[in-house]
Amino acid sequence: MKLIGMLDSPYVRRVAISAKRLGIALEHESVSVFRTFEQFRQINPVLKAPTLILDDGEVLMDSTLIIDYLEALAGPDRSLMPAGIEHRLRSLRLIGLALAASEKSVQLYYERNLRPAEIQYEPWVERVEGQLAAAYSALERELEKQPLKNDGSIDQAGITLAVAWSFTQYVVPDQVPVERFPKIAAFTRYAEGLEVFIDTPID
Ligand SMILES: N[C@@H](CCC(=O)N[C@@H](CS)C(=O)NCC(=O)O)C(=O)O
Repeated sequence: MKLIGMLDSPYVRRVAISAKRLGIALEHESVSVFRTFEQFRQINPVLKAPTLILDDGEVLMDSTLIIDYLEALAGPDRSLMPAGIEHRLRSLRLIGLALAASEKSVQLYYERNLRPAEIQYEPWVERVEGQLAAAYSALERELEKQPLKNDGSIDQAGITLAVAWSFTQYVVPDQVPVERFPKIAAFTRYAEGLEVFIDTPID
């Protein structure tokens, strides 16, 4: 199977890291939806990264759906999601917040880098900045209530959170001062030190 997309996308990176943790080998092709638009369009005309090409040519997209498929292939013993309902609920809440933070970071990045300055719409930018801050504030409170494990393991909530934070720091660092989110920053430092993260760098 082939994973298409750049690792500077939080969605592509979470799929690549999850696949490694699930023990599933993916061939990775670093094709950009912007810099190599035409090449990407030939692979997937919908132009969404990540795209997963199955061995029979079937095409999947959306990181959560691709991870769902990889989880099913790997089987429950290797799952990155907790089975118990309470732990699962917490994981789903953390993942939802981290995906929202990724999405808002992407939107700000596109706004700053794709939309010409003269047609930027400030009320929209302010709304997105507020959403991004709200997502990370909620995540910081979640980690204050209950830290994520830092014993050498990492689950889907941890992967998605650390990938999101590293991405935000990479593209819009002015939005999220590290001093305001010490728990998230510390957990991400731990995650980025794991072999699977080091092997799957953002750039
Ligand atoms: N919900 C999707 C979001 C994927 C996404 O928006 N990826 C960006 C790259 S970071 C993309 O494909 N951008 C091009 C576009 O949306 O046209 C997922 O989880 O995979």
